[in-house]
Amino acid sequence: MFTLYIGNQNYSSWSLRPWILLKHFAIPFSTVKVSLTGQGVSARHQGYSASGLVPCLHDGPLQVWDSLAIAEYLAERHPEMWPEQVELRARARSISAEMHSGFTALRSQLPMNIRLRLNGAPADAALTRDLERIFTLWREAQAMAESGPYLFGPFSIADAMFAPVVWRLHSYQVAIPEDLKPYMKTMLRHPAMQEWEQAALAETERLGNDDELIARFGGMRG
Ligand SMILES: N[C@@H](CCC(=O)N[C@@H](CS)C(=O)NCC(=O)O)C(=O)O
Repeated sequence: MFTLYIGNQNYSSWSLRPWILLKHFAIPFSTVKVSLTGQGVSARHQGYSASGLVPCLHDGPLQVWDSLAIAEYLAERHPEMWPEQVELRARARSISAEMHSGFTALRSQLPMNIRLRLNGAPADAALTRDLERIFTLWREAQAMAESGPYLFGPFSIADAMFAPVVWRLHSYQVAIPEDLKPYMKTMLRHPAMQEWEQAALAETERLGNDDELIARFGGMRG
């Protein structure tokens, strides 16, 4: 059976991706939750993750780290994790890779913090660009797939890659274009998203940025 090492569920956006994927596809796994340092690569994690970061999947003696690599490893045995049609699969891979390697304004300005409900995001030019780009990617995916409720019809790795973005948009109450509200709703109602949220809300450990975010954006603990 797989073991997935993840960070604090309130904060660990990268950990959510393989976790929701395993849950959605009903793949048996056990979870080991570790405390994040909030400092990036850490010796604390090197005992179970060669990169010093989580998430890390253990399959017997094999370690697979990095959320996208884990998703690809799982998809080798579960090809249905990517869209069936080759063009959709290529687009799903493109937007997953773009999400994985970009969106620095979104990542730095709106860190995932599930327990907070903040009063909107004052968007500078870089954040506005990231948000517009995400909305365009979602819109184009759904137009290509010609069906919902997820980005490419059925739930895929692309949805797992954007799941943390859904929490960021929700927590900071970012204005969502009308045509993308159904996708947001579908994701927020996903049973695994709700299970993750409940686990995040039950956590007592604080990494220290909650008060700073409340002071910056206004709002409260959800
Ligand atoms: N590209 C990596 C990024 C992993 C990453 O940055 N993980 C953060 C947590 S979300 C981490 O392990 N930080 C170490 C720490 O805060 O202790 C992935 O996709 O898995």
